[in-house]
Amino acid sequence: MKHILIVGALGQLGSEIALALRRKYGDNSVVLTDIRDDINRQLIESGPFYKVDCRDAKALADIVQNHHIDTVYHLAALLSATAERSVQAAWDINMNGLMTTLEIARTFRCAVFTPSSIGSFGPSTPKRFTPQDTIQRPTTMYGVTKVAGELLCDYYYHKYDVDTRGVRFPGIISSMTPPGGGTTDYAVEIYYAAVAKHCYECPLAGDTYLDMMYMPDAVDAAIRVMEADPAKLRHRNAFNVASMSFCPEDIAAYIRTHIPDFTITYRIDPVRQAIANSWPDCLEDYAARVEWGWNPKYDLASMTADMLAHVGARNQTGGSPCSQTN
Ligand code: AKB
Repeated sequence: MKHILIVGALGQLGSEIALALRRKYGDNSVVLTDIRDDINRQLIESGPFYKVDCRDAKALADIVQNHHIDTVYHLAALLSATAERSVQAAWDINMNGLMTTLEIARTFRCAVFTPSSIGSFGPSTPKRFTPQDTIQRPTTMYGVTKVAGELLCDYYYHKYDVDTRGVRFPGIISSMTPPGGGTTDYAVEIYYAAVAKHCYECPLAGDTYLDMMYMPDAVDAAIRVMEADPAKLRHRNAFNVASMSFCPEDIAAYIRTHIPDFTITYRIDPVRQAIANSWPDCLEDYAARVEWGWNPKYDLASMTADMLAHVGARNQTGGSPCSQTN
């Protein structure tokens, strides 16, 4: 019987991993914590929840002990664009939050999932089909914390035998909880704008390619890597996982197959554009496929159809067309 703790459970990724794990193991076996408690009441009330800062070692240790936790999903972090604006806070939350979880895992013998990111790469990394093991010299604070996090997780595995595992996520697209402060957030916003207004003003240039993934595949990756046979894992942390790579012009073209009058315009955000330019176009993910059976289901066409259906169902009232709002 698994007893799981999710740290940072109300964010974009956490809220959907929490749902999937509660469905799989039962509501009471999956304990959630977050620094906020003013969103997603339904999730909060469906099982144990504690409002806790991810750096609060005493509070988290008490939860781990009282709920006999054996696995921790550590998802609390500031994303790339926010981290560039709040450099010290990003270091503090991303590094000291992870260190707190790793120390608790060492003390109470828990397994740990930690997401790394395509942000762990930098301009000197091979840009296309980025290998699993390659140059990692990121030029963002987010990337610095992600590379350090990958190394820290490997260190706790080798030094203390803590069962640390993780993947390098690309931009994640979902319709349930919005992302916040990421460079790839445009790929979620564009669907909401398409449904509401039939137009979108994009902060990245039209030919900026980045890896992206639909949420059901991201949830599958996070659960599958934790359930993989350890004997088959040659890597442990920071598996490259890829499912699709596209640029804003591509996603706009796919949206137009459903909303023919959809238009995209560009007002470049220099911070986000510089971050995106420093990241790879697309990753190679052979290690994840052979070591634990990574096999994503969604591509840009199927994700677009599903996103527009879900966002459309939530937005029955519709919005004003672009020509009236611009
Ligand atoms: C971000 O844009 O910061 C994240 C990421 C790719 O890690 N979505």
